[in-house]
Amino acid sequence: MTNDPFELAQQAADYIAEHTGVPSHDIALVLGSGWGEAAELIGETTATLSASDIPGFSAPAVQGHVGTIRSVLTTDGKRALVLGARTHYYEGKGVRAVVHGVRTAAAAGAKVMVLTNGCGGLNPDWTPGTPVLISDHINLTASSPLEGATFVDLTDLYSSRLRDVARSVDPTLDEGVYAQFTGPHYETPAEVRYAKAIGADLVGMSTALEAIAARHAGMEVFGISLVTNLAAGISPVALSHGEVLEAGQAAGPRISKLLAEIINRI
Ligand code: 8IG
Repeated sequence: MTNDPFELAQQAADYIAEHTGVPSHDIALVLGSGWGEAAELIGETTATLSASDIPGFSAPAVQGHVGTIRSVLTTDGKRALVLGARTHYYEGKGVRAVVHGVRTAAAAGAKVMVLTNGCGGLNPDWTPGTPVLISDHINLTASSPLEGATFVDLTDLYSSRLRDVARSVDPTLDEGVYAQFTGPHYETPAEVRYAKAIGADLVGMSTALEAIAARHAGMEVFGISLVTNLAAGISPVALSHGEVLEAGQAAGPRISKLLAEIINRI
């Protein structure tokens, strides 16, 4: 197997093209916690592949995450590559594995990368189940998907054009700065106060590293979070993965419809 992450992504893209019968995809999505149902509403699934069969991918580690990669024909005729399997930084497989899906999407032709996630919210107005646009991020992982002297500009990383598209679907959508912690533990209340002090509105364990890789690959990035829980210390109650799954399930139909409408306007 190649040791070059971009060559591996190209091999994965070649596998996808061959096994979906779609030579090039227009757009790609990573569906995080709570967003899994969106694929059905985006359009017609024309092929479903098992991530573990595709070069460089492995089975997901988290309950509620789906290990399939789908090719979807959107209602407006775009080809969407839907990645249900996200590799998280906390899995310890390295940052190359974390961004392999994004690099594969770029190699498969995608010009727009849609990154969704479930996360903790710092704004008490954002009750569990609230979708929030990502306007920017703070990468607290002390890591980068880029290796060597790869200096990439991250101004307007989360495309203001695509945030406008989203607000044309739902003008009430708020936006916020996403801070990526390594996890897998949730933050302490002190860490959440720190996140707030440095300008974060959302706390999560994905997305920032993926967004950097997507920008490096030349894609336009759209990020949207589902606040599944108030961040530790903002909420009077302790956090549980059960609560996260529950909020995701309850919000699922509404946010899936929202995302499908956004995709059709991109
Ligand atoms: I879902 O409160 C989900 N993911 N770091 N903090 C962090 N990640 C999360 C949280 C949270 N909720």
